[in-house]
Amino acid sequence: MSSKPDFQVLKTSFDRDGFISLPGFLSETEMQELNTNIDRFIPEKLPQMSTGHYFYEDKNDKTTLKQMQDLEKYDPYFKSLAINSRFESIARVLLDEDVVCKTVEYFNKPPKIGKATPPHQDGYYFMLKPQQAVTMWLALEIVTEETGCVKYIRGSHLKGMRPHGRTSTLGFSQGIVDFGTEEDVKAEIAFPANPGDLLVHHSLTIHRAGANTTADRSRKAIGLIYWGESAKEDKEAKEKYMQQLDKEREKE
Ligand SMILES: O=C(O)CCC(=O)C(=O)O
Repeated sequence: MSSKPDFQVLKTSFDRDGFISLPGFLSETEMQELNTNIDRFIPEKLPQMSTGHYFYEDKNDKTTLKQMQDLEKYDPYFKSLAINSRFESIARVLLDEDVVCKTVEYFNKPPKIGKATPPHQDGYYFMLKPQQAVTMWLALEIVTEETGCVKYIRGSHLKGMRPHGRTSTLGFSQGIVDFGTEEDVKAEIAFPANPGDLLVHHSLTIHRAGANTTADRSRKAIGLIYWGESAKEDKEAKEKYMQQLDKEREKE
């Protein structure tokens, strides 16, 4: 960013809208370094990753890598990106407490077959009390409506958890079942992005992303998830949910 963000302004917007947008959060040079490290990570580290930490859109086609998670556990570059970093500082300001990085993820929507991300609230997956968590989403390349940009429902974090149900989308198995009300439509804002632009949302903010309808453009992004120190996982509920997910994956 050209100038230092005003933390108080960011916090006020975040509390009101449930998200913030920081265009140009990483510079061109930082983006070159990040993209070089993604390109290095995939051949070097993906072969060592646990099953369930990466997915292909089409498992028979290795060019369709869709998602990876826990990059910071496999590679020091991604650890340093997440921990004691500018991302972590923003999370601390927005949650107003110390934070713990839970994961660094990679999201792609390969051309033609990159599916839509169903409308969801991350907190449904996190199962936290209190819901003190943020997800950051950083564009690695130009992202448009056509390649599947992120869309937020403004103010939805103030209205509690909506009912979720099973979807057929790998990596996003749960979606809001009653999404698309007049209120949802009115409050939705799309965020096309340039490389280095950062979006941050609260764990209760409803969001989704379109499919990649282009024939020849990918849609790559990095996600970073931080939980506030006060957020405690409901372990029993989480365990049950993970077992359910495993069963569902076995059927796929
Ligand atoms: O990249 C996407 O399509 C959406 C990412 C997302 O929903 C999330 O990080 O919670």
